[in-house]
Amino acid sequence: MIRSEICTLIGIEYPVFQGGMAWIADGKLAAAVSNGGGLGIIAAGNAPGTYVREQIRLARSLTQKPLGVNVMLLSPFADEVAQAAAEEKVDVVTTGAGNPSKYMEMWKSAGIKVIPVVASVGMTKLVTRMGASAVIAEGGESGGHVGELTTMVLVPQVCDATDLPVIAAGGIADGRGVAASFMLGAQGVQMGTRFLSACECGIHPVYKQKILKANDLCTMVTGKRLGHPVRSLRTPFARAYFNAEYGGMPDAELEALGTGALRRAVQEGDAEHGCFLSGQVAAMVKKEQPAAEIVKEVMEEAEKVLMGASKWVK
Ligand code: TUI
Repeated sequence: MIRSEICTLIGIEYPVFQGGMAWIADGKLAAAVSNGGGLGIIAAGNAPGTYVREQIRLARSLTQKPLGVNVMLLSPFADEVAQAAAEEKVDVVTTGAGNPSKYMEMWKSAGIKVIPVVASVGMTKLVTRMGASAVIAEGGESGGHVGELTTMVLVPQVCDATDLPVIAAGGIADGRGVAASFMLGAQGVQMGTRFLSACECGIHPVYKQKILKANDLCTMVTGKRLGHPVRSLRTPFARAYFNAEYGGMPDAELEALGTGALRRAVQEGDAEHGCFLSGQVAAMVKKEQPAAEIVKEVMEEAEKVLMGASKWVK
């Protein structure tokens, strides 16, 4: 059994976080992951505080285990979501897509462990000084909002830049990825795309099928021009957005083109106008299975890989 400092810190059985995927990671999915011994994380995305509060309460009715909330810092509702997480006293807050400094004191004084997603050494040092409990080093293989660096390059540099436990994210979907993350110095992993296939994940069946049928080259990054690069499945929508982006469409029109696209994918399975966020690992996600089984299977695979690694040492 693989246990690390992060398990003790949070009180979880397996060092596996489920990524806080906007519109997707609700109370039901998060509770299923937490019940499976990992850390389930409710995503706020661009939703208001009331939604987040509702989902926390739903999750609490389904599990007694530790629970996290992800605050997407670009959200217009970030302030009220931050407040809701503090008032509901979730165990962990993760943050994404920005600098969480202004909320750190509030969360810490509520007894919450703050674990920001970092995409650079600079941000790692800053959140370490601000009192984070750990960091998630997320490479650009991930789905959704992506940073510049890859996981292979980011994780060891983040490990060198902080004494806090590091969770690796981006490009991890099986035991090999977990084992590799440990070799890079991480103490745990966060997976997003792999959990899209969880039975408890309520995305539209069209979305789930697209993930299960994906190949290695199935994702692309759009949105660089407006400063928020996002990785999604290479669909007609993603191609049209990309062409508009580099074809000189004015900023406001481009912004309007993207509005609502994630909801159309998650809730309606709209293959023409939806934005299906996905990491590069989609092709490695092969079947639908319960979230708890994903957590256990991935960690058992990792254990085998790590035990076998010594065969290379002569
Ligand atoms: O946040 C994510 N993934 C996301 S957020 C999202 S919803 C969205 N809505 C509108 C525009 C864009 C996205 C879908 N997927 N991942 C965590 C993450 N955080 N990846 C990279 C970062 C990050 C980037 C820059 C963290 C900190 C950072 O700091 C920049 C700075 O210096 O402020």
